[in-house]
Amino acid sequence: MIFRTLYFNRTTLMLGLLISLNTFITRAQDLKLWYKQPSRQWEDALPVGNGSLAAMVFGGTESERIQFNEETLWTGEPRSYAHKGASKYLGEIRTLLNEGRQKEAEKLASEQFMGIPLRQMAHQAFGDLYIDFPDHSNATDYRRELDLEKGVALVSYKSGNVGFKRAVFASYPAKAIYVKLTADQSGKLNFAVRLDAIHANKKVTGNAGELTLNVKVDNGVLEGVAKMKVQTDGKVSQKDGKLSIQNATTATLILSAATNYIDYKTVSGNPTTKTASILKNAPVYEQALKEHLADHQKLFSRFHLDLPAKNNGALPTDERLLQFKDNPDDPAFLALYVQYARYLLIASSRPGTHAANLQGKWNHQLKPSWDSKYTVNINTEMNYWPVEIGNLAECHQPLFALIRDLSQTGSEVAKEHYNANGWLVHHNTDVWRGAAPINASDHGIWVTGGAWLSLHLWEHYRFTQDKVFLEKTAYPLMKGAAEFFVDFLVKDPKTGLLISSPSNSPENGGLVAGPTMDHQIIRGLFKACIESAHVLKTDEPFAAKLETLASQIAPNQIGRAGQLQEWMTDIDDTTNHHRHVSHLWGVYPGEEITPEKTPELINAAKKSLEFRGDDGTGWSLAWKINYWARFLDGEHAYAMIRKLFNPIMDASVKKGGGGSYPNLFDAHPPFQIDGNFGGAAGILELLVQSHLGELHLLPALPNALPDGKVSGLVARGAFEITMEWKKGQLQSVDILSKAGNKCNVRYGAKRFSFDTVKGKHYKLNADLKLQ
Ligand code: FUC
Repeated sequence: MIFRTLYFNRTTLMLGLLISLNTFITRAQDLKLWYKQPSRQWEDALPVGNGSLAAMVFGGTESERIQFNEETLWTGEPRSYAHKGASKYLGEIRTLLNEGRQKEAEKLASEQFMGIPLRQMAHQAFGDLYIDFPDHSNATDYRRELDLEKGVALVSYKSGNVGFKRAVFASYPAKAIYVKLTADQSGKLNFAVRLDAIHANKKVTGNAGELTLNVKVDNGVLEGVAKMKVQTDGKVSQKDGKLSIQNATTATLILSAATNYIDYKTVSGNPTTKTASILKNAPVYEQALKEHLADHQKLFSRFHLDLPAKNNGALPTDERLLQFKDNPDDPAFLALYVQYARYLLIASSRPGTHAANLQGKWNHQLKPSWDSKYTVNINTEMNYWPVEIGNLAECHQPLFALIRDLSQTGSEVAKEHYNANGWLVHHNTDVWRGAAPINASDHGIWVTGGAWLSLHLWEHYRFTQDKVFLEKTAYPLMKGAAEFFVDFLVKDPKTGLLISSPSNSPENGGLVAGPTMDHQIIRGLFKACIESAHVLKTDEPFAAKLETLASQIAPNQIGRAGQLQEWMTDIDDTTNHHRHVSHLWGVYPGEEITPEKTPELINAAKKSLEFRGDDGTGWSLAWKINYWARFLDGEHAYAMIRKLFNPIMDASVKKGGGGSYPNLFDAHPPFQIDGNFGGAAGILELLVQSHLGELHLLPALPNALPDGKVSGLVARGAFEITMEWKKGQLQSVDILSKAGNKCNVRYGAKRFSFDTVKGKHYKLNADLKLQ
């Protein structure tokens, strides 16, 4: 008997071990992008990054290319883009718009109201590290991968019976990119390494163990230095700025890059000493890897999403993407996509670095699309949609630093263009923190960029409940953004309501008085300021003033086709399939239009979205996933996910709508990283929504995701959720209360509320009964 019990226990134990091992293996495999061939184009290469440095690993056998960036290498120089005295024309522009003379208003604005210069500056590619292997043309057993859990890109293959391996990672603690090369037979590693750049103004110099690349941008004051050193057991020689490594078994390349940019007002850095000191202090590979793993995993492993792997799960990522089009039964691919977005945020947005731009930090051009800057009428904000819910709150900080800078440059613009207090940002910014209207008056004059950005501060507070942050950082910036609108909002002569004029419904319909989106954002900002003032027990008179103003702002309106009106007048063209659907901002990321509280408006919003159609650029598809999630329609959201996963294998194809490249970078096309982040946020929005004061579990679960488990997902109120569902039904949920707030939970029609204690876990079953 004793024996049998023992035996039983051991078997159970073994089985348990096997099962957990198996789950682990599935998970680890799922969290890799992998391929059977080297990159044929930039959009095949695999990204690594440490926030400020970013690199694309091509994985070639005869020649490896590691194309790298540093976040502060931009064209231009410190400058204000404000147009002095522009405010003299504000009244006339408004009058022309009130009189229906839009073209004249745009003409006057384009002559007298736009920022100087009219265009902002561009992020610049930095350089390339090439590693040439003379005899590696006939490689076999090739594989390259990006391990998201480790934050390491790997290449392995055989050539002439020797196994070669390459590992690449970008270390945040060491401020450097590490490349480790090994041969599995002693002394068989022979290669040459060189640095190059596409800048006209470049210079490469070297000595026996080190190379230096100097670049200077063509149009501007910034210059950069990249330094690379080699550590190897082989013989190193240098000639003409090229290092040759002979008869090695292992070699490590350590690369760092910096510029003379200090901040948007100061260009006095010394990139030579900076990179030299980084290389001098760089730990050896093993130590650097250890520190990198600890640093990366501290963030990455806080959150898990397990969706079952089906047959396609065993395919290389490019083939898997191709398969998804016709055979989308691959839930684990969605988990991979979400985790890839988290990986990309960790790699492009860390405390002390700049915010992730249109391409994150990955850019290989001197004239990148839209200058690879910050478009804030959707794209920059979208980059940060998954950051709090995906348990990466620290990665939000670079955006807050950007907002702080913009509150300074934007207050000059508020004065010069609008004679107003506070601060604002128009639809774009760059490394010089431009805040004035740019490009053209028919879309560049859009006044709610700063307001929308400011709401990210409020969201950070809502998710973390960090009152010190709210008091010291968030509220002063939000208040400044609101103060602008206190002065700027103007009475519409026709309705007597307060409206935003002049402005634009992003990139659709030209310069107008009173676009719906602006009013939604301004109401959202005022509400956030009012609530903050209450939490902080401060500024009651200001809060009361905002309350009054908010009630006078033009409300959402339903038009003749049953649509949510994009403008004050009912002129929506129901056949317009424009990529922006800005007037639904109040549905997501805003929250003033909801199925329960404003059913008529939600139906109108749905109508508007149906008229716009399901197609769009990458970020547009991603936004639509979130819209359908907020409409609580998981099936339509899933249809949008399928579109976002539309395979675009050839990046030279720029027409035909959005999708994903072989490296799963979002295709606008061209590459823009916003869709990666917005898409991930949309998938999470199907699992939990927390914007209405309750944790709404599985609010829009699509049929394609019947089973799954998520842990470490964060909800507003500072709750961390672990939950499992099977056959489309919630099984159980564990809620960690991080701030001791009251917890309101909703699942289907069931609702349950309970008090919590900070730091405690609460388990609920599918009936929402506390266990
Ligand atoms: C806005 C969008 C474009 C593009 C650009 C970076 O102008 O309308 O589609 O994403 O930003």
